[in-house]
Amino acid sequence: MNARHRHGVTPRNSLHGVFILYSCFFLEKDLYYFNVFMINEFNKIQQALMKAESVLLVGHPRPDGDCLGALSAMADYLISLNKKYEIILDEELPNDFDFLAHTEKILVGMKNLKMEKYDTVLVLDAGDIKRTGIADFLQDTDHPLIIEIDHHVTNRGAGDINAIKNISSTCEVIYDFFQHVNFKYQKETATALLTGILTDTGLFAFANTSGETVKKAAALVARGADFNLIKKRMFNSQQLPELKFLGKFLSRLQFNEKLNILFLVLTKEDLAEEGAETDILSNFLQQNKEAEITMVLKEGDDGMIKVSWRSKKADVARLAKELGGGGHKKAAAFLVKGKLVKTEDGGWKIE
Ligand SMILES: [Mn+2]
Repeated sequence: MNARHRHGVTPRNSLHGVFILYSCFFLEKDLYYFNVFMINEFNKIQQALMKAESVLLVGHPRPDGDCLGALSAMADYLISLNKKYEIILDEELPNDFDFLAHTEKILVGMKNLKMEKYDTVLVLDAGDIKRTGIADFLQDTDHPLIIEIDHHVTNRGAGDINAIKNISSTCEVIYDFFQHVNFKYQKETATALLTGILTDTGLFAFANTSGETVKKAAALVARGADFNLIKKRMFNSQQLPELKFLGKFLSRLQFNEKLNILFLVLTKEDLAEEGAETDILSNFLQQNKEAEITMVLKEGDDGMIKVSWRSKKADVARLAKELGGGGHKKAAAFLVKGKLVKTEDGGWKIE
């Protein structure tokens, strides 16, 4: 009788337990490996871009630092592979971003797009491919290969290859991709990636900032990313009319205690005022202590009202998605048809 039998069933049970524990560990590690690190997707993207001949890069309308940083960084990667590429945006890009490499070459306006020129399309930070303005072009051409890189949880991935990770920014996903493919980039690329991270985390102030995000940002600075330049261009660049707009509209804040929502309504007329820059407003409202959710309603010229939510903990992406919108767990938006009308008791309704 060996030692195992002498101890009866107990050792066998505990061995069994150890076995289960080990399998869980490996299984979990596997899942972790594939879902979090996206080895498969990153390999596919690398292979596709190596095969590509002519690549179109596209972002979303009202491009922000994450979208433009991602476009600039991926352009650098394509240059390193000796590929032809073009960047297109539906709208003019704000001047604040002209420090990013390759932004001067961006084509503006989808009406000039000749989709047949490209065999591969890289969609960055778009949340939903429909937002980019290229979806219409995809129906009446031989479908080029579509690659989506994004960080919006509500993005279900309409591309042929989708690298969508629920982390701070698209630039953070691209950072991981560059690590995976061992791309040795220069300081301009590091600045582009850091621009995306700093924009989408509000200088590490928003809840989407993880320890990993901060570590990656530090690594980018070590690679020569110009933190001070980004900070100056993006965060200390508020013009006087924008600050006055902020002051005027902050005084109109309303708080619904029952729903624990702090909200602000901006009509078409308000948004036509000088300095109307609503991102600053939304970011500013997040500093509030009381409300769980902040909501900004913006009336557009097209008969649609954009409702943007930011939350402290609540999952606003789920509800926004149900209402036809999308976004992140703690920052999401959707559109509703109608116009904003003031009620007699000082509130607002949508008609
Ligand atoms: Mn983003």
